[in-house]
Amino acid sequence: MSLKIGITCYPSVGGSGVIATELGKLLAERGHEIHFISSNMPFRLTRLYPNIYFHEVEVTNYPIFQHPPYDLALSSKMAEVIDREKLDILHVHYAVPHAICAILAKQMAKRDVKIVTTLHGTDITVLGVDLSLTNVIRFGIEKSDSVTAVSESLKEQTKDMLDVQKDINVIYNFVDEREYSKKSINQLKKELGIQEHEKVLVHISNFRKVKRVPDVIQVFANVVDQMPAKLLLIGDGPDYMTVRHLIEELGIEEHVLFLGKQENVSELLSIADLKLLLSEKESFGLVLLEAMACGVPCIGTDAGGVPEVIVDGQTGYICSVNDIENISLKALQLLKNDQLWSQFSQAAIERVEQHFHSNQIVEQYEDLYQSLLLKD
Ligand code: GMT
Repeated sequence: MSLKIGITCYPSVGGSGVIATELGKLLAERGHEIHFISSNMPFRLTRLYPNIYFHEVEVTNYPIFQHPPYDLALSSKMAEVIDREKLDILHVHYAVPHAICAILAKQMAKRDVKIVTTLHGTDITVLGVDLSLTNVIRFGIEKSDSVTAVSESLKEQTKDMLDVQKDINVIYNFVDEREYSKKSINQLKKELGIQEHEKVLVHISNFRKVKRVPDVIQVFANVVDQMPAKLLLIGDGPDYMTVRHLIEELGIEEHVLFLGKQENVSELLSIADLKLLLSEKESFGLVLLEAMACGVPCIGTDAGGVPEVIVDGQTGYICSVNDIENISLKALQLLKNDQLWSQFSQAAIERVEQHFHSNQIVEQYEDLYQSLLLKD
């Protein structure tokens, strides 16, 4: 049965925005009608797609308001879209404020709609510890018709930290395999000034403190001390300057390429030999999946859901947070052994295909929607 589904997410760059948008695109391809409701066009909606509509939330700011009432404008727009477009499902990504807005919209709308909330991590691992928000997050979760989390670890953390009784379904993240696969780009290494024999390490993030980018730099400094290598830094954020200074301090500037925010990461990933994600908090780590799909082994930390993505000793390594010595050792071990590297690379591709294939994951969301509608 084809459904009318509203989707709300943070439209800017970020794993949750990527997942929400890619899910919408794949659901539309399967014949569902998708209505994105957000403040801006989600950044991955780059062209016109059949079956996809965008409803912009406009916030008016009167001088009397100290803060523009975005949450109320969103709730009001959601209620309007539920009624006008006859939505069956409203799928929101992030409890705060989206689940709360959806609950309010459901009460305002004239038609019944089922609310699905997907937890992506930061709302629990960061906002959940802010006492002023715990009650509202718990409310958003308890009052949603269904809640999903992107890893077992996030599910357990949510239950422990917020003491919620609600059933939470784990539905893992996925990548669009048409975009994320190893590309044969002979020229790219040369264009970036990287020599053929140099190994390429890559880190992609929003450079927030939790990502521990300085640890990536320390590890890379140990690697480049032992073998010819380059580090690609993709993304931007609060720790950018700290990272730049550390690179200068370590005297490794000529080995590091700052590429800023990039759209075509699958091409860059296709020239990479190793991906490092050394976060202290990470509910899933979508960037790991993107790398693995392109045949790049990964080293991640034992934080959150990362060990559910990387199989230690098969598709990469799991190390303790901030264990620079061991991470460097593992990186060198892998980069110096071509046979081991090829095994890991192949295993990474297979793991994505077998456990995180978009067909499999999108079907899990479809089944969830249908089961909610059957309940009535
Ligand atoms: O990692 C971030 O800072 C961005 C954040 C987001 O809102 O997009 O990412 C979260 O959701 C992603 C998609 O589910 C996950 O892959 C990330 O692991 C998760 N980030 C954290 O838990 C810190």
